[in-house]
Amino acid sequence: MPLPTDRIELSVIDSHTGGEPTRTIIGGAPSLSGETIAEQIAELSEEHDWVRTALTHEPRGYEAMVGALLLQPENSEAVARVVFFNNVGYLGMCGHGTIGVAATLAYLGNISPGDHLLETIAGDVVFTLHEDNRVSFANVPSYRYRETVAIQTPNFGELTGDIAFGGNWFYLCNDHGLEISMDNLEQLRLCSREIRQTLDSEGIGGADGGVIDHIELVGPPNREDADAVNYVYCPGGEYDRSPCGTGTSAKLACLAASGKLAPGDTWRQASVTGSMFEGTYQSSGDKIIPRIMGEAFVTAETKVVIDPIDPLTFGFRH
Ligand code: PYC
Repeated sequence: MPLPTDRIELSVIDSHTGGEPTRTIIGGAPSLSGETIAEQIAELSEEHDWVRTALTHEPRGYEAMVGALLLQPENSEAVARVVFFNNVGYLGMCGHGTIGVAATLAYLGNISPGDHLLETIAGDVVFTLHEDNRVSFANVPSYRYRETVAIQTPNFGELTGDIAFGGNWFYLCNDHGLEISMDNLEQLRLCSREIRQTLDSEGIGGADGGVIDHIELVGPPNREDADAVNYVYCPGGEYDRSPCGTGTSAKLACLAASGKLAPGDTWRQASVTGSMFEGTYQSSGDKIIPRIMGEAFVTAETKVVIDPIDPLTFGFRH
């Protein structure tokens, strides 16, 4: 990957959505010649991947960091086009990131309460900025692909889970037997990692060969106003501090498929950190359109300095 030899400054706004960070680049990024979002992501990863690594890897970032690059939308009705990325690559859809980008655009004074269109690689997403600063968005069509898929893990025995799409591919497991709490993060990580490795080694994937790169362990609620708590293991090896927008969508798809939640009814999904998203859905043929609601807060407005004389300026992973 070519690296810049001149000093560069990126303007960045940090936010968190239920504890999960979103680092939104609002200026200074390399200009891209591609027209479609797919072409732009290819160009970013082949020629400017340092943008991703500098912002998500140490010393500026950490494994849970998700970046969002704002680009000029193709549709003049859209408020922005956005490319999401993390410590290992570029993301399909990102729910907490959508809420974070909405809060960032509101902080910048670029949007007022109401509906707004965002272009993403997964398709157009309409989000609503509410008067109380909360944000909801209608996610991409989501569905349960397979039910009760049994796997044999080396240390956690036989586990079963549903495979569902909510903008990313998820394996949702209820029978892991682990307490989903901040005191049990190491066991949750080990179990999720074994599930991920077992799915990969047994060639178990989503529809059309989609890689199941998110593992969602679900358990009884950790707060009175929630319906369930989850621990979502992300592709870069970290867990989502929020209840995960695409993960909550996958959960809604499973609930809908098993007749446990009716269209329009609310599901309150808590995260292992105790933050919460509310989800509802509408049926759309054999899929659902989830609507996820959460809130994000801006935490920093920063000028990121990329100085090629710094040997770690493009970030490092451990
Ligand atoms: O909220 O969809 C989400 C998400 C995916 C990865 C991290 N957060």
